[in-house]
Amino acid sequence: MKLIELVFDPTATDRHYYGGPNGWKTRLSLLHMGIDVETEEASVCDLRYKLSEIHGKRITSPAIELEDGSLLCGSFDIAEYLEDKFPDRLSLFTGSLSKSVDAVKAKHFKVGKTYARLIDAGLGASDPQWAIWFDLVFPDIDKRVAQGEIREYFISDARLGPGGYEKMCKRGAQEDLVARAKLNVLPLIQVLKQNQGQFLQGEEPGFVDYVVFGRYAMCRNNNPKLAKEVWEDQGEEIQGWVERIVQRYPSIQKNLRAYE
Ligand SMILES: N[C@@H](CCC(=O)N[C@@H](CS)C(=O)NCC(=O)O)C(=O)O
Repeated sequence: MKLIELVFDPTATDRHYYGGPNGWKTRLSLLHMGIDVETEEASVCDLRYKLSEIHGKRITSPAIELEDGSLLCGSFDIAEYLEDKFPDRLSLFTGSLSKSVDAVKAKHFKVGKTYARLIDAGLGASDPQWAIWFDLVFPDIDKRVAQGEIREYFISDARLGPGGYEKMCKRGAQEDLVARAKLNVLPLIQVLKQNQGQFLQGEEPGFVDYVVFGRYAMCRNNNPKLAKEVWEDQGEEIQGWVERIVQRYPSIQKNLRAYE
């Protein structure tokens, strides 16, 4: 299945260290379903102008191409689509059961899906009013963005709202983003401590894991030193969880920047 993935500089040799969080959620969701991922890279301009014009709607990353050639955007919508399309495969929301239903499984599914939605809209969000991850690595992303028209659009008010770029640049100087990011990781450590050797979603990884891994990979691929401080160095539980995810999906190793 074709996955449209954001790259900050289409000519950079390290562009396969994908630095946007949302593509990761869908990459892992597809692997979870046993579907091979074919990546089509797109810059912010390709998404906003080229693809949006072709498809007659605003295209964001991730998007997957459906059988009729249309694009489905939004990692949560894509997860729901995959659940419906492959009901007999391991569910993205229960962390252990396939979606095929009896009453108990249906309840389990509903709780798992609510948990996934909560994490996606909370800790896993980019909204600068209360989430932290995008702001944390913004200076690093800013350096990776291709010069010329891609950068012009990346920093423009059309993309970030009035004065948005200046606001993003100032936030790092005004707030202790690293301390806040570290606090975000603590509840995850608690969950993993209580469920030794498991995943955030349960015995099997699920969408909750993929949302969080998206934020982790975003940090690691844009600023490995900072990522290690915020994630692995805070608890061996995180280190174990990252290893379990990578062991489960070895193909993602090549898309993760190495720690020095
Ligand atoms: N809630 C959506 C968010 C999609 C989104 O904002 N994607 C970003 C990349 S991670 C994007 O396409 N950004 C376009 C841009 O930066 O101009 C999801 O989970 O898929």
